Amino acid sequence: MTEYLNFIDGRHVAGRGPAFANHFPTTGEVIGEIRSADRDQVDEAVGAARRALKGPWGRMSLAERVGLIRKLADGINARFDEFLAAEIRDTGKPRSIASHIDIPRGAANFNVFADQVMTLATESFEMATPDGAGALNYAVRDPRGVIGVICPWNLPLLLMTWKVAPALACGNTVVVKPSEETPATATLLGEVMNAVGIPPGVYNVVHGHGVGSAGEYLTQHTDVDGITFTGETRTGEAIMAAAAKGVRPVSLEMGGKNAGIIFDDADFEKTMEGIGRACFANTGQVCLGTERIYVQRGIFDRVAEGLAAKAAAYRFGDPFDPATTMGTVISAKHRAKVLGYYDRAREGGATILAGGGAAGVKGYEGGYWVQPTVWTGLPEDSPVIRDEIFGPCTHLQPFDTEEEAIALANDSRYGLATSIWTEGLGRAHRVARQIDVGIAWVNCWFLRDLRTPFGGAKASGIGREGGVHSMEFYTELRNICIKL
Ligand code: NAD
Ligand code: 6OD
Repeated sequence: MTEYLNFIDGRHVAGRGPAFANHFPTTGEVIGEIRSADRDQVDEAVGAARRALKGPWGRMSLAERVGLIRKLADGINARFDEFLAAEIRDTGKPRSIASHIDIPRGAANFNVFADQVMTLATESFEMATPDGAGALNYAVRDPRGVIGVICPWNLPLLLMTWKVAPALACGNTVVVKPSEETPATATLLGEVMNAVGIPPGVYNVVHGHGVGSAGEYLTQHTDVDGITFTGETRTGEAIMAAAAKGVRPVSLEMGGKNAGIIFDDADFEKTMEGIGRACFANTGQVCLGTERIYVQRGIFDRVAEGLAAKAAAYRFGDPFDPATTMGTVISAKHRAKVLGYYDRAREGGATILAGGGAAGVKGYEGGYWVQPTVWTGLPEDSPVIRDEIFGPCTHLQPFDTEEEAIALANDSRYGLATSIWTEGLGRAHRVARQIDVGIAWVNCWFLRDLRTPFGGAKASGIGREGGVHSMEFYTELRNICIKL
């Protein structure tokens, strides 16, 4: 049994708040206990972050700071197998995913934002004045201050470092509240922080839940200067309301109900490969995942058959076994939510092309397994098509014209991502521009260049992170005007 401690002011400390169990999703077994931070400990973490900001971290040169940030990437890579095991035990995700996506990106995030901050420029303007002397304006960027980082459970290290790395690169200090489901890698990162010489207080971790717990204590704390959040849209709404007190900026990366659009001129094999991943990777627990697909009528049957075959080909099992390609969902509660939608699809008259229920896996009977599932035949106002399910499932709908496909894709309160599959260059540009989302992929999915703007439109988020856009959120831009 592992005891997950908080990390405050450079030390791992037991929480004084309620303790709760950490489960291995593959078996349902309790593998650890999380000791949540109480309100006073969250206050101590914020205080430590403030002291570090005014102290050694704030006084450090950019070159020195960036050197330490690169060492964090090296430190994660040096303990790659420990991070990998911790992430697998928290999430039940297969090694094939965690070792190729989660942990490498956890390290890469630090190097990318170290590069980014070294090339960050600001603007200057010379101006005329009535006396002829002139004036010079130039902008400077300062750290925003103490940043509250609230994280979800689906890509724990990747999504936490996606925010911690730019925050630290810009000279801020952070207090992180990882998901209650996935405490491990955030806690382990505390050891790496100490090992590479990051001063105490720069990186703090407080464990707990959201409402009436560490999440709320952190977002309500008015000595937190900015809050960056990834999670569900309704949680983001609560965080935005909390941030209004003290007028603190938020960056919100939230839910999606992303549409895929497959035109009849698409390269069939490549499309099936890409869209299959978009529906089922990480057991469908990716905010960018495709839970509704619009297929041009002439190829509908072929796509339906191809995607059903993809769903059936996944292999459940021990997540540490490299041959396993699909893990469980995160928790019994989340499985109940996903299966609730599977029931609604059946009751709503869906044709089930693949899966459709819970999965049984020999030797892992207590695990939270669900079948990768493909439906068709539901009306567009079905909750299965409107709500984010966050499971390995998708619904196929035929369309005839480009205009119809665009209208169907845009008929959602969410606006995170889309993937468009076509060999027509003009069509690719035309359609990509007309889908109301933050990220449109053409003939690919989840292909990431970390310099690009990342975020959602409509109910999927506020703000953009990535590249210079992260620098916008994690710094305060000030203008200095000098009369010459
Ligand atoms: P969640 O909103 O339930 O929880 C996220 C975090 O918020 C957790 O740490 C939780 O403890 C905390 N929290 C909950 N209520 C809070 C409150 N009132 N105040 C402060 N903190 C609170 O989300 P989840 O279930 O962990 O993650 C899945 C969701 O995240 C999905 O909706 C998914 O689309 C979204 N997501 C979005 C992105 C993106 O980049 N847009 C990325 C990953 C996940
Ligand atoms: O790749 C990223 O930077 C990112 N934020 C991915 C989000 C995935 C959502 O589940």
